[in-house]
Amino acid sequence: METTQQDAEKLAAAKAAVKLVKDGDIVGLGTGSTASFAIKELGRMVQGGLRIKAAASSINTEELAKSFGIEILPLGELSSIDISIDGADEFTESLDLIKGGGGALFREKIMASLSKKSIIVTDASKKVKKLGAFNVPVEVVPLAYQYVFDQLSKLGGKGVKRLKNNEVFVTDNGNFIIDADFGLINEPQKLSFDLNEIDGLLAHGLFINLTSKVIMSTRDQLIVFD
Ligand code: A5P
Repeated sequence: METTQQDAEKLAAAKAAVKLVKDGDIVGLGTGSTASFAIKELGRMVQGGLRIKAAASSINTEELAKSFGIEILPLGELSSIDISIDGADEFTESLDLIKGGGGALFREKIMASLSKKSIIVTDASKKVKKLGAFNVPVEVVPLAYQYVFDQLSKLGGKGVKRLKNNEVFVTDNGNFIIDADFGLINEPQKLSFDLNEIDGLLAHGLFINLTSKVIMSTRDQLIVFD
């Protein structure tokens, strides 16, 4: 798929999602190219008079939102978010996701957990029958890197330390990412539980039971999964 068509799909999904935001809402802002389309749309709505406050799932998102005049609240001080809008790397019809391609998975997971409604926006390329063609990102505290790497291997995950521009990728939280290949995942919830048991593993990119709705745009229609 050429980039322009994919961008058109991302924009269409983002435009549909922002219609769900109400005046007075606290809005969770996701990270990545699709979420950015939604943030820009919301920014225009704010400039047009919509009154919202927002929480950001990454430093990049916070900067983008602020550039549109969206007021940002500290995520760590919120007990609840009315609605969040974020992207995904893969999703299934049962609304299980893999996220974290952009490395923001920990804050995205906290944001989704706080959200009354968690809306995922995607183009048509993200829908899969089974999760796992996209490697599962795992955020690991540097001190525990080798330990976590070895524990992932024991669970069948072939890990690779994420690099960016030939240097070790460091998250907004000062941690590393291991991209773990588990093959196609038959039991995502079980794997999620098993990963949660590993000390030093801050968060993983399997988002299970955290999504209210996926709005997917194809070339000529919007499809909603909920
Ligand atoms: C960021 O860490 C991710 O979870 C993104 O939401 C995900 O990678 C989707 O990004 P795109 O919208 O750029 O595909």
